[in-house]
Amino acid sequence: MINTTKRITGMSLPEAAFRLHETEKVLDVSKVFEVLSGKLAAYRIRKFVAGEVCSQITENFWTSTKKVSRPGVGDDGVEGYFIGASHYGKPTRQYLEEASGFESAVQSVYAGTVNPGLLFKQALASGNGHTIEVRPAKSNGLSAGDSKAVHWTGTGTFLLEPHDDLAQLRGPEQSDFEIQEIKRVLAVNIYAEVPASTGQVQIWNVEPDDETRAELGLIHVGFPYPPELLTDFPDFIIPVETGDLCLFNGNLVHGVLRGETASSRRRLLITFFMGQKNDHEVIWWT
Ligand SMILES: O=C(O)CCC(=O)C(=O)O
Ligand SMILES: [Fe+2]
Repeated sequence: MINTTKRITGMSLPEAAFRLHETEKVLDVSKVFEVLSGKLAAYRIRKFVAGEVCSQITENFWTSTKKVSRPGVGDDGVEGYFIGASHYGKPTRQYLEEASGFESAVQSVYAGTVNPGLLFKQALASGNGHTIEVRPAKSNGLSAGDSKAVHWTGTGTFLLEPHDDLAQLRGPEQSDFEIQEIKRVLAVNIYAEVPASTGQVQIWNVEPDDETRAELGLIHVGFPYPPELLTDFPDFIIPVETGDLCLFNGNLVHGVLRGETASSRRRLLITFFMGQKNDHEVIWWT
C-alpha cells in the first residue's frame, strides 16, 4: 500500500527562543532585533497605540471608499478587505505601481491621527545603540507601500489560515526585487481593533522546508498549511488586543483564530513586513 500521509518538516527555533516576550507601552528595540535574528519568536507591546488613535484609524478605514476586497475562502467568497497593496504573487513593477496608487488612500487611514507603523520604524532606526537605515524596499526608483490595513473574513476555525510569510518572497516574478535577499521575515502587526474573544494569533514552532511546500503544492505560496499536520509541533497563542503592536518571526507557521465572533465590532489590522538586509539596513514591504 502506498503511504500518502503528508507531514510537515523543517527547522524549528530552539526551545528557549520559542516564546512570547511582552512589555506595556514601552518598546524595547533590542527585543525587536532578537526577533529579527531568530533568537525570539514573538514580541508583544501592549497598549503601544492609544485608544483614541485606534478609534480614529478604525473610523477612517470603515468610512473609506478606497477599500478593496480580495477573493478567497471566506465570507461571501472574500478573503478580506484591504487598503494598501500586497506584493504577493505579482511582478515587482506591478506591486510597486499598485503601492504608489494606494499611497494617498493609505495615508488617509491615518488622517487626523498618527501613523503608528511610522513611529515604530522611527524607533527602530534610532533605538539600538547604533543607527541603522530603516527604509522601504525599492526597485527601479519605485518604493514599497508604507503599510496595509486589513480586515480578515475567514469563516472556519481561522480568520486567516495557517501560513508562513517567507514562501511568498521567492516567486520568480519578483527575482529582481531586493526582498528576495531576506532570510527571515519580521511580521509587524498593529491592532487598531480586536473584539474580545476573537482574532488571537497562533504560532507553531516550525519553518516548513521546500520539500514540505512542494508536497503540499505551496511553493512560493506558503498558504494554507492543513492544521491537522501542525498538531505535533509546539505552539503558543498571542492574545492580541486593541492597541497592541505584535512582532513575530513570520518564517514560523502562524494563523489567526476566529474564536467567537458575536461582537458587531470588526477586527482591524495595520501591517507590513520587515527584514534585515545587512548589518546597517532593515527594509520593509507590504
Ligand atoms: O492578522 C494577523 O494578526 C496576522 C496577519 C498575517 O499573518 C499576515 O498578514 O501575513
Ligand atoms: Fe502572516
